[in-house]
This record gives sequence, C-alpha cells and structure tokens, in this order.
Amino acid sequence: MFSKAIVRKPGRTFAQGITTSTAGTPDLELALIQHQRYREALHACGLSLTVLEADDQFPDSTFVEDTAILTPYFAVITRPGARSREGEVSAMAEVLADHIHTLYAITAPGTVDGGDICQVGHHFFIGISERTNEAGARQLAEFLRLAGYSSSTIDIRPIPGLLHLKTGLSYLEHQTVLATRAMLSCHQFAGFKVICVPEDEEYAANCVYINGRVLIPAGYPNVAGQLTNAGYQLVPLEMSEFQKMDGGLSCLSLRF
Ligand code: CIR
Repeated sequence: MFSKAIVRKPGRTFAQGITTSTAGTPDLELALIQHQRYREALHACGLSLTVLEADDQFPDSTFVEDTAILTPYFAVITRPGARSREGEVSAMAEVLADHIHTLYAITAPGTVDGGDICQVGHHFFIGISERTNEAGARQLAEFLRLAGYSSSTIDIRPIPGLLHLKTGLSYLEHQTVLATRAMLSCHQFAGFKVICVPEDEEYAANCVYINGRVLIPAGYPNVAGQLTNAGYQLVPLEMSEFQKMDGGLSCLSLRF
C-alpha cells in the first residue's frame, strides 16, 4: 500500500523538454488541467500529496519519477541520463529528506532514470537504456541488495521506440505484468500472468497500480477491456499533452 506521492506541476518551459514525439507542441493550459485530474486520481486512491510548484529551469521536471527510486527504507537519488535533466535531482533530494531518513545517490559514471526501474515485490527489474547505464544499474543493485532486495537487468536498447523500461512494461501486482509484444519477446516473465498490449495501443503499456486501482491513459479500449476482464478497477486519465513530451502516467509521480 502507498500512502504518499510527490508530483511537480508542468511549467512555462514544458514544451522545451526532450521529446521524440511528432504529435505537436503541448498546450500548457491543457497539460495543467490533465495534471490536476492526475492529482485528483492519486488523492482518490488514498494518497496524500506533496505538490511542488513548477520549475521553469527544468522543462522535464514534471516527470518526477525519473529523479528517485523509493522504498520504505531508503531513497536513491538518481543521476538522470539526459544532461538537461541532471539538475532536477538536488531539489528532489531536499524534498525527500523530509520524508525518508536514508538517502543514497547514483554517482558518475553511473546514470539511472527512475522510469527504467520496475519493482515487483522484493525484486527490481532495472532497464538498461539510453538513459540508464550498466554502471548506474550496478550501483542501484548494490543499494537494493543491502536492504535485502534482489534485482536483475533487462536490456531494452534493442527495442525500437522505447524510452524507458516502464514505457513498455507495468507491474500490476497479483503476479501480473502488462507489457508490449516487443518487451515480452525480449524478456521471459516466467511465473507471471502476462497481459499483452497490442501494437496500436502501446502507450497504454505504462499504467500505474495504486492501492487496488489502476491508472490507465484514456482512449485505449483493448487494454482497458483486458484489464477490466482481469478484475482491475480502472481510473482512465487524459494524457495527450504529456504524451507529446514522451511522458506516461508513472513518470508524473513518486509514490511511496
Ligand atoms: C524525457 O525525455 O526525459 C522526458 N521528456 C520524458 C520522461 C518520461 N519519464 C518516464 O517515462 N519515466
């Protein structure tokens, strides 16, 4: 069960962030409305929120998930793989220090983006990507090992169009993994129930399970149908403006 989340509103420079999307420039007013709905959804899932004001110095800073990995015992401040995002972590370290006693940090030459880290019970999958490198993965694995967690890496670099591990994979508790076909062919999820995301709905591979509900991007009927049939209670959210900046549902919060 999660009880808290940290989010940061998108700022005036939001559209200057990193993106590979060809869907056009995001509309900040609409992004702010979508962000407000997202916050309301987290609240409805029982989370108390720390809402950070926008930081125009860092266009991608609304994607807070990439700045830290949280467990009940410690936080790991990341070292984001994109140069323009490196400076996001110091503000987050200050915020997290109010909530979590022990803070570790990924250091050079390691890089880690939180979007590459997927927790499955006491195990963590660490995606090796354009953002998270082997050195960063090793540092993180060691912090996790000290606290009794296991981890393993999944190299997502051969999968085209995948920014982070969780762009193509979500763990929905109940031993259930939601993943794109490409992700499923690159990694064996033996022992898991697998829900396969069809190619025309790949954006919906990034869902978030919170306290018995699943946040899902609105407009993906196949994935929504499969999850409903599997017994999940869904909370659909409009995500168009964040999608234009390569962001998904999980990236917009740190949950703990
Ligand atoms: C970036 O490229 O870093 C941002 N525009 C999007 C980050 C999305 N974060 C995530 O998937 N965890």
